[in-house]
Amino acid sequence: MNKPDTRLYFITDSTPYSEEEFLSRTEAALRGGVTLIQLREKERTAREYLSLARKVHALAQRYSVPLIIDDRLDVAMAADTEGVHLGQSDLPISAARRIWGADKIVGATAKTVEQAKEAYEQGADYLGVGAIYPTTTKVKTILTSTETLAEICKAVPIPVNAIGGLNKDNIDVLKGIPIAGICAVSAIMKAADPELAVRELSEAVRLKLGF
Ligand code: TZP
Ligand code: MG
Repeated sequence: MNKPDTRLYFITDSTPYSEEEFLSRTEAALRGGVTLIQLREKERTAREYLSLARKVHALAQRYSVPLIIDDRLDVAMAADTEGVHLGQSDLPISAARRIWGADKIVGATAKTVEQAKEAYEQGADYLGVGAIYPTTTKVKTILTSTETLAEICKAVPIPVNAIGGLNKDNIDVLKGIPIAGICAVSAIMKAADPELAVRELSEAVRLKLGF
């Protein structure tokens, strides 16, 4: 089993930016100290996704931060990133594990205890659970209660991350729930200064959640 450091997991959204601006914001987030990064692209062709993955991977490697590719195992394998994140309509975790081997990070989305247990049993290394709050990021998701989040943490022995609408001012709601980290898109990506946003978010997570 791989144990990624998911304390401050930055998920990208390149949608409104030029490639130059996107890469510069992504590097700022890496400079700020995110512990894990996911490239999340919904509209690109496989070829475009791979091209961007290689560029983001080169950046992430400079900061020794593992890169996870959202949805697409083929793109992750072609770019030889450290991991892939699979949702409920992507390839099953067991298939990814079989194809890609034991050493890569395979993450899963889970919205219920049943989904969480299934992903764990199939070999997931971590879970993303949410949305905790409504989100402005383009995503097909429903809200997950903090009660369900806590039950999922109890049900599986792998790191569980909270996701959805989280920022430095609203994470108190997660206090006392044994999550391993938080995932954030907008709070970092859309910040006026992504590096500062990451530093402030890290500090808030440390002070309010203790990690
Ligand atoms: N899955 C559940 S909520 C979400 C994903 C990918 C988006 C989170 O984005 P933000 O901007 O941090 O709310
Ligand atoms: Mg996905």
